[in-house]
Amino acid sequence: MNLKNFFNGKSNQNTNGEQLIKIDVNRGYEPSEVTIKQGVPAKLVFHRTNDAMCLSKVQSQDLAFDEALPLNQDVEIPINTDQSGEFNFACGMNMFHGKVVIN
Ligand SMILES: [Cu+2]
Repeated sequence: MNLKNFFNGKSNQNTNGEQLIKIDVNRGYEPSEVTIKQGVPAKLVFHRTNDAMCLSKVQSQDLAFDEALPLNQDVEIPINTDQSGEFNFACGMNMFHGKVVIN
């Protein structure tokens, strides 16, 4: 994947037609709200640059994921886009929050 093709929070399609949405993890999530298109395969791509342990995990009950975020690495999390609506995610301690809108 070519990171130069990313614009934060905007969906970009890769060659497989997937939406890739990059979210920087530093002082929380940037952007903290992203929109993806329903019915098109999508992945959130988290990239953590802050060593605070608090942010080393991202989780979502709404979207059924719970992932470690190693420092300075892209972590891809596939999203089920059969559904639509607003879905929340948060850090491991539920202090920082973000939202995925599928429509
Ligand atoms: Cu936290």
